[in-house]
Amino acid sequence: MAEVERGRRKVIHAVHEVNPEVSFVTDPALRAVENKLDEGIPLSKEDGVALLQTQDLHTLGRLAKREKERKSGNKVFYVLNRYINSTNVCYANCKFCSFAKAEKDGAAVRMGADEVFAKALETGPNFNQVHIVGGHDPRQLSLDYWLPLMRRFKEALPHAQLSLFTAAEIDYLARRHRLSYDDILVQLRDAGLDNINGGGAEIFSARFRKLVCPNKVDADNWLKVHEVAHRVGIASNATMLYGTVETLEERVEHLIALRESQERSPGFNAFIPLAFHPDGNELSHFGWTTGLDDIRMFATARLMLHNFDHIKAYWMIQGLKVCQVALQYGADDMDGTHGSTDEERIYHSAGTQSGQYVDDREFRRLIEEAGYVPVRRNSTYEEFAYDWQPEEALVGAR
Ligand code: V47
Repeated sequence: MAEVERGRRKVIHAVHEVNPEVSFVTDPALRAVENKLDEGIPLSKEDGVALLQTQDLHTLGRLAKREKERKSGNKVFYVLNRYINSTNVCYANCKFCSFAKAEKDGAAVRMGADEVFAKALETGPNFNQVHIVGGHDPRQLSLDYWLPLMRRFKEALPHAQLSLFTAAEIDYLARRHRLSYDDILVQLRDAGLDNINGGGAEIFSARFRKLVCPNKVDADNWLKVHEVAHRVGIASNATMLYGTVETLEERVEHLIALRESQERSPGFNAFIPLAFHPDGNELSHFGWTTGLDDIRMFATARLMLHNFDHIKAYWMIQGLKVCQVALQYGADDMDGTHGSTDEERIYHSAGTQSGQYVDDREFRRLIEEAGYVPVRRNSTYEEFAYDWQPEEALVGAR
């Protein structure tokens, strides 16, 4: 006890003998989590559920920030990117989707290969990644369409990595061509595929997939596509769609399945939590996720996924403000700029209020204000000076 004179009264203060940081932990489950993290013990399913439910956000943030800094120090990454949805024709009929259209629908948008190539270059060649996602489109998802287009990109823009498809699209391609995942992925790699996007994962539970996305690649095959890709030298990301029919246990099981997959066949760079967007789809009665749910999701992902280097807070999905806060809760990546003429459709058809375009100066401002150093990267996290430019000769094939 310490006695302090204040005016004429003596005030008695309790003096804590314990570490003052630890003494502010109000949720005992987080103290157990902290001990495990200190000893390098992977967190259990019960730990994950406790993290997703905790009211002790300060401790959650402190732990997630500490793990983020162990992984990436004072850096937060972003990429100069071109984003293209090459087709919205899709017959998977997932209940969360507001983007998919039938071929004959007036709102169907299906770009030819020349159009995709021209679109990428519309605002100049200064980008380090082309991110393209489409749908299960029987006309566009074929090797005859993609292999020549990919080679053309690589020839004209060797400085830009190709982050194309999701595992769901690759599974569809493989089945269409009656090829094994190995065979199709080797062909895609040889044509220049650097990275597979993380979509199509949704929630791995069979219960969820039966209810929400029964026509899409199942969990085992989603994981198999990524594991084979990693073995043949293609990197990838992983996602999770949260905020609909899934339970908290199913969210954590999803994270553990990713962690185990990364052990079997390393190659995932980033995990991206995808907050459900409710406008114009069959699950709209679930409404929007809340700010606290989003923040707990980032921190839980950072703490559960000890073998993932990066947790991405994608501005277009979460909004710039939540993303900036997420940097204090374990995220170390804001994804990328879109070119000023890019038109993202998956989230814009489902109600996102984020615009289509964010300037890299805005990323840098938000990252610096959060106390970190902004670092420009490509899909595989090679680093570039912020003002790096491709040599003109490289884009001669335009
Ligand atoms: O698989 C579709 C999701 C994914 C909705 O790798 C929705 O860096 C929320 O692949 N509400 C495709 N989510 C997007 C994707 C992606 C996104 C961000 C980063 C990366 C990366 C990849 O979009 C789909 C699905 O899970 N999605 N509709 C919706 N209404």
